[in-house]
Amino acid sequence: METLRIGLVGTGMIGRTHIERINNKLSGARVVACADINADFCKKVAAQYGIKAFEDGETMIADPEIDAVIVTTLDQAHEQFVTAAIHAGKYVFCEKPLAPTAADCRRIMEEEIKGGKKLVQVGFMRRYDPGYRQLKEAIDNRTYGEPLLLHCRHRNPEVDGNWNNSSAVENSMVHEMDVLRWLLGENYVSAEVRYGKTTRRADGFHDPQIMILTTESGVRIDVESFVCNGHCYDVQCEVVCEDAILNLPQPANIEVVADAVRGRAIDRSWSTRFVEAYNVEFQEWINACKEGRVDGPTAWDGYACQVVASAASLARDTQEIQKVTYDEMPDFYK
Ligand code: ISE
Repeated sequence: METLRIGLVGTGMIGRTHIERINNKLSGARVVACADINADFCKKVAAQYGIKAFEDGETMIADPEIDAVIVTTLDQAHEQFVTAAIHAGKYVFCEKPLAPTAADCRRIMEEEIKGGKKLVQVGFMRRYDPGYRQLKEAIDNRTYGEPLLLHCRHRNPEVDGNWNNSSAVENSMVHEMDVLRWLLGENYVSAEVRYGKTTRRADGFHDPQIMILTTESGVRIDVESFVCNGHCYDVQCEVVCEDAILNLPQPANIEVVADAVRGRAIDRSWSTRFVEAYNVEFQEWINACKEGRVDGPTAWDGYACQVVASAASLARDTQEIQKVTYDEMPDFYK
């Protein structure tokens, strides 16, 4: 296959950045069509990129001119389009979360298993960040002994009007749930979420929130989510190992001298902080599709994340520690 022909469903902001990166930066693929529930907007996006607009996502997915699918719709529509791609036997990349609940993810896995071929990849881009990859290598090799504790920070400058008290767990800290499980190579056994003193900037929800996860081997993880800090996007991960402290490398941004301060600039948004991760993620996905395999986060990883997210949500609502219990992993995903 010369060029992988991709159909993208969901032309919101993240969908458009993926069209941009695939068609203008990466190699081996082209987004050739898009679909969106808002047909007029979809036509505008299609005209902007010189691609075909479909009124209906499922028709686009079934079209023989489409080799692979990207799903960047609202979370509630993920299952519908991922399932359509599975039924069409096409590779499908779905932005996180795979679907809003573990039960939805389970249904997706059942369809994929029925089809007999791994086709689904979930968009957990942090696994492709060069810094997290360096941390993983050191942890996998036990270069500095066993990891014991992780202290993580996930800070956003502001959030949109749809944000509510559940969003910190379900929309933001899901990234930590996935990337830390991958980093440590083990599942979680319990989740807890506590509130800090709330900032004046938070309108109707608790911010910051602190999540505490414990893994099967007893590693304790604390994650601060502070989504309206008012000034920067800041993701940190400190891994306390037996013989050393490891810190997530930060992007090499410019040094700025201003207002009598000399310091290194940091990002204001996740889209710039993780731009390299997104590029690597999509280039690897394109290469893998063309070689006929899925080598990124699978539907099982999408499910595993939603299991923890629902335990953490319950922990937040009850302000009590909750157990995390997974189904047995189907052989298909082993
Ligand atoms: C957003 O949806 C993301 O995925 C970002 O990576 C995260 O930092 C942000 O908090 C979420 O709202």
